[in-house]
Amino acid sequence: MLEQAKQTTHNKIKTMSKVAIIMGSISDMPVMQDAIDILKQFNVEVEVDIVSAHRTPEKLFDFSKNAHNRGISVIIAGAGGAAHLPGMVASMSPLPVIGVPVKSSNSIDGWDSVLSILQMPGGVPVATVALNGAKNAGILAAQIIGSHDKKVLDTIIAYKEELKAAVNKAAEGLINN
Ligand code: RP5
Repeated sequence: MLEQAKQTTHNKIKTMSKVAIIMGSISDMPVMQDAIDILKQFNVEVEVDIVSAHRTPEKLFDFSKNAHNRGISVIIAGAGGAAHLPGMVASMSPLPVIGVPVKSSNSIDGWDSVLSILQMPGGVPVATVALNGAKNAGILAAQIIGSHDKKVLDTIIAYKEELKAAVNKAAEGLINN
């Protein structure tokens, strides 16, 4: 009975693993689409929304304080310029937050976005990926879920094999030419 209950709970947790992808503006979407695409490729459920730290602060509070009660396991937050979104979400959410610095229209050269997301104070981590690095944010989110979800883990293992095969094929082409 207990085993069955445990299994049911386990399955529930498994199916509940969802990644929230949020961004400060619709103008971030072309960059953030890479995270959506790779997570869909890994069969990880995603929800996507626009949450602006500066233009919709109440929504930011509501999202950050409740995401973990809605079956979300990891948050990916992308923003550019004075990119406060990932850090503010991390300040209120107990979930892991992955920050994507976006080179946006209000960004000087991208460094502003990178540094605002990267240089968090002690106690409030944001796992920051490269400028416009939404694809890696998606992969990292899937890896976090894969640490407790065998199906997702197997997909990542297969993905890494594909990466290796592509490099080997390219190298072979060099040798044979
Ligand atoms: C940030 O300001 C957004 O994340 C976006 O990267 C940037 C510019 O926003 P828009 O003026 O294009 O809406 O908050």
